[in-house]
Amino acid sequence: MFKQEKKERMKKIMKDGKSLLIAFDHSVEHGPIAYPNIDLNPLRIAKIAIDGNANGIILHAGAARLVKDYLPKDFALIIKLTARTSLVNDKSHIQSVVTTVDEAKMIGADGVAFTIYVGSDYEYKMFEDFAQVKKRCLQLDMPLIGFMYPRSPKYKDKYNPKAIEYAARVGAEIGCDIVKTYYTGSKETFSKVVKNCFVPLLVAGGPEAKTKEEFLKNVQDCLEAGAKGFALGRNIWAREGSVELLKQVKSILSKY
Ligand code: FBP
Repeated sequence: MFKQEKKERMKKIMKDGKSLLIAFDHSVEHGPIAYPNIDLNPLRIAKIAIDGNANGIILHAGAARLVKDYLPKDFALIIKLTARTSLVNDKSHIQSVVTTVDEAKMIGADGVAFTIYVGSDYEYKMFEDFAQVKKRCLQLDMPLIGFMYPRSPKYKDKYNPKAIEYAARVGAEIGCDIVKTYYTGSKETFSKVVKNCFVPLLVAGGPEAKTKEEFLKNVQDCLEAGAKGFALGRNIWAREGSVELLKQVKSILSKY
């Protein structure tokens, strides 16, 4: 059972057991060069999240410090603890801890997020770091969200359903409170991912879908498969009409 403070934080992230978060760690992972025509001001993204009825936002510490005073009281701030840039060798699938749980708490985080590239050559290092972070999260009653992403030589495609199913299960097994992973691309395969992940599962938005309709269809399919919500990035803030689209996702989510 969670202690009271952690329960309150979990409730803020997972309202009625569901969650709609905006993910905005891309300026580190992909870099501004990946979004030349997009305004990457964290305040703009936070405003989209608030106006579009998301219940929280995921940011790195610097961006979190910038926006925290503008966030409504019941809006969850999740701070990403790990980072990797796209400037490294493509095969270096590792994220390093760049922010501590203590710092995240000082900033006012309601939760923290940690990426593990399951199957990578550096998996052991991310697992070791995860153990330290998890221990501190337990001491500080801080919800821990695992971004569980496959990067395995055995499954070359990071969206391989079997690899995603495995990665999500690992997140639940090693003690994440919430797991976030990629969509497999079909309701059938994603149902297996959900079934095998015994903690709430959130879905990443992934690269921009061709059309809004295709994106909303994926949203619906993920929910039918049993996902508890989303942590959406590019498919919201890199599109025209972000706020309206986010509201549409929220309205679909409220039906499940
Ligand atoms: P998207 O909705 O844009 O996919 O964002 C979710 C996310 O997990 C981000 O938090 C992260 O930067 C990105 O996906 C990582 O995607 P990838 O592993 O494909 O680089």
